[in-house]
Amino acid sequence: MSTLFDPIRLGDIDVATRIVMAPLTRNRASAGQVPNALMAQYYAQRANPATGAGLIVSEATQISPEGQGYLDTPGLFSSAQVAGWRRVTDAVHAEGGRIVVQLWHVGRISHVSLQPGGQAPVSSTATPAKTKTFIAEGFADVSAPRALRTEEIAGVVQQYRVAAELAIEAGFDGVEVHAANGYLIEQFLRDSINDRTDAYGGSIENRARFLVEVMQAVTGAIGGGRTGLRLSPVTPANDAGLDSHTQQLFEHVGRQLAPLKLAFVHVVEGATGGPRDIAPFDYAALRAAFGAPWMVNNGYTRQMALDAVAGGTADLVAFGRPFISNPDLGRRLREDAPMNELRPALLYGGGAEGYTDYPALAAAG
Ligand code: 8OZ
Repeated sequence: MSTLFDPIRLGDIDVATRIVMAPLTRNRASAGQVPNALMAQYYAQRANPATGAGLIVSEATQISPEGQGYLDTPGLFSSAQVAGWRRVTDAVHAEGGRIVVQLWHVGRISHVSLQPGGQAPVSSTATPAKTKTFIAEGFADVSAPRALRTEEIAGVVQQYRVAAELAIEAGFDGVEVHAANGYLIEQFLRDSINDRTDAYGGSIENRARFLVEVMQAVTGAIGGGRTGLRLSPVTPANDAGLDSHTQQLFEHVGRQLAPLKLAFVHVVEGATGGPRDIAPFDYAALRAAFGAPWMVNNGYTRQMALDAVAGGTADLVAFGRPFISNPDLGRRLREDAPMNELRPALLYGGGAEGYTDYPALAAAG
């Protein structure tokens, strides 16, 4: 029987514990959406598996200029961004850690002020989301999107492939494709959003097509053993209404992607950052459809995480907010030590304050 503190092999990635740092948007990239030295320090603080995470999933990272939806999130499409990420991966590896980059396209969750040429964001649909984003002037309603033409979709799939190749060039151990939280891939998956009449809309098979093509492209470029996937089947995040056949949709995705032998599947259970019981969903059935290492997330306490791994309902547990305020969360979980308080006003944007200044426990225990 395994515990939260035991190693596991995820495809081609060996990790030292089952404790994962979840992807966390912090809006601290430099001009050109370039990762910087402060970001390298932040990740390095959490990278040593003896005190921090067995695996870090980076903050969501746009695969293209069109993929950006918030101010100062990092990208992975320019040579300056690759060089910036190389500093991050070198710092993590120097601590003995492992890190994958979360590949992100926001779709309609964006604002014209963040889009190349001030153009409309692209999506599966031309219907705007009822939500806000964060731009230079502060919070703003997201802009009305433009539906991608059928013949444009292959180009977006290609952006994911190129970003995955750049991830390896930047020294990442792999990637996690962000198919959660109401962003572009979920804008295709869910019939509450996708109103297309082409081969990418209508049936479950058609709505899953974009994700399947993205995963085939990414795994074709870097291998399934270096590719993870994040899903959030029932989250209402970013105005994502429930699909009419949620269970069937996501199990279809699982069966389609099982042959790719993914490194892991990472599931947000319930509402992202909110109630875990917002809608019924059989996560065990989804796990069976994928047959891949299973990473769970959303509001896990120490006891829930210990029980999930020991009881076999999960292989790994990802922690978000606790990893922001506790760089040595791994050690605190091991020792059942008290946690630092999160300062939520310092989550998005700014500098070292509320980012790299959360204290670790005193050295000797
Ligand atoms: C919080 C703020 C901005 C973006 C997600 C990438 O929900 C995000 C995100 C979270 O997946």
